[in-house]
Amino acid sequence: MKIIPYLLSLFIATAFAQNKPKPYGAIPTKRQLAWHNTEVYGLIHFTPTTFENKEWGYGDANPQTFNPTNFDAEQIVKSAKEGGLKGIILVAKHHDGFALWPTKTTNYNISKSPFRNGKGDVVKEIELAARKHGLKFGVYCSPWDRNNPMYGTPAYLKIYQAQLKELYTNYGELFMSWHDGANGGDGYYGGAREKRSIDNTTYYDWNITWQITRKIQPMANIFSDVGLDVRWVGNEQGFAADTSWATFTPMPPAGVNVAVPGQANYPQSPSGIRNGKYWMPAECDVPLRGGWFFHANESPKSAATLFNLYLKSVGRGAALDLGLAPDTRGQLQEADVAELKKFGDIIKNTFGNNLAKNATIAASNQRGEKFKANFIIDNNNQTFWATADEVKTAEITLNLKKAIVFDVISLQEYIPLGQRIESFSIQTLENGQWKSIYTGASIGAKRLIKLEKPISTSKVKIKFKAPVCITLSEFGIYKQND
Ligand code: FUL
Repeated sequence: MKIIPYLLSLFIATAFAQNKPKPYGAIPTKRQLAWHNTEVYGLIHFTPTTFENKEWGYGDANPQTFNPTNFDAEQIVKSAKEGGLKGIILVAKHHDGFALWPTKTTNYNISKSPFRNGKGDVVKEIELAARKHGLKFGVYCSPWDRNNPMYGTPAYLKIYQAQLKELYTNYGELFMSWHDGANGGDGYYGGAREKRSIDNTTYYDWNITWQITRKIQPMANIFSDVGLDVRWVGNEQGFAADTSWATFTPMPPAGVNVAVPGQANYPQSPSGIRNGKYWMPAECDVPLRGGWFFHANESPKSAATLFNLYLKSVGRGAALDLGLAPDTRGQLQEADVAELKKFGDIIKNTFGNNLAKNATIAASNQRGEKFKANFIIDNNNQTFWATADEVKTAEITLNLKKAIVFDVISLQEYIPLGQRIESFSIQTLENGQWKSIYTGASIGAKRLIKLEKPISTSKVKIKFKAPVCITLSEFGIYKQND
């Protein structure tokens, strides 16, 4: 046996393993890491409710109501792509209960509509368009169903789970399974037209229901108001708190070992919880227009507003989930398309060029060659700067070599090893003096800082503090470019 080479490789492997910092606290799963990379995605609401000009369908709309004059999945998906969106979630069934795919679970579905002569499948069309244009695909299937006569009885749960199974089985790999928390109340319920109250902490048996998700779609991030993979940020206005931790500890009801929708510590949702038990980053959802469904009297948010929301969601370690509302043609309106495009252009033009990319970097501490400070400007979030185990405060100084004008700063931690940094401060050199321009707490997947006005400097210094050694994967300075 070639014992020497074997021992040598063992030694090298051990040395490398020791060299990498130990993870700190809760860490993201593979599926959550993929979700973090998605950053901005869209949520499409388009059901009979669109044609009724409502936000919540009662569940009594005739299936004939769903009759778009010119549905065009590619128009919707391409517009989203122009806006820089990297994924699409389709509301496959909203609270009105109308299924946009030819489900076997209820007659209240697209096959009973005039769309494609009863042979249509909007879920499939959006899925194929998304895949064709390189966007990820996910589904939202509302647990509340105002049409189903069985709603409120145990039989409905079986129907709901069967709907999820169909969606999980026939539409390829899903990046999200989105579950809203609104449920129970008045509805059509097969003609009963009454109020049905359920206990939303127990009725849906989420522990079991989400096992179905895990089994069939292991890469689907489960969103609900309390998690599991992604938490609701606590508002539908599209922003997280200035300090927003990716970790969270939802409060489960007594006797249940995971928190369920309807039982949430909402006051802490925008900011997360430092050293929370789970990695559970926030999703910031907000409609592009006023409501989630299309209403002719509303208009889209401007690209400038969207960029501001981007800074306050993606730029706070969360994701931006932008509601897209096709009109009764089955397309996004021209004004929506235009603002999306402008928004996408601002992101591309601003972040396309890291003005720090040619800087020389000095670090007060460096964990050897494999974790050198230069990795923070290599445009690769898989490499990172790290300090030695015992070094919990450190600073890096970037020499930009000439005066550079910028107004956006970007920081990214190497999150596979957890959210480590608890505070940071940024200084720039002005007239030979270091001047503090920003202090903050959380970084996580990404922290974007928009300065009130542009700064011109040739040197930037950042100080970090953590309870363990520090990691940073990327750093950038940019000039916002509309
Ligand atoms: C909420 C729903 O009640 C709204 O209608 C919309 O679908 C929004 C995205 O989620 O919970």
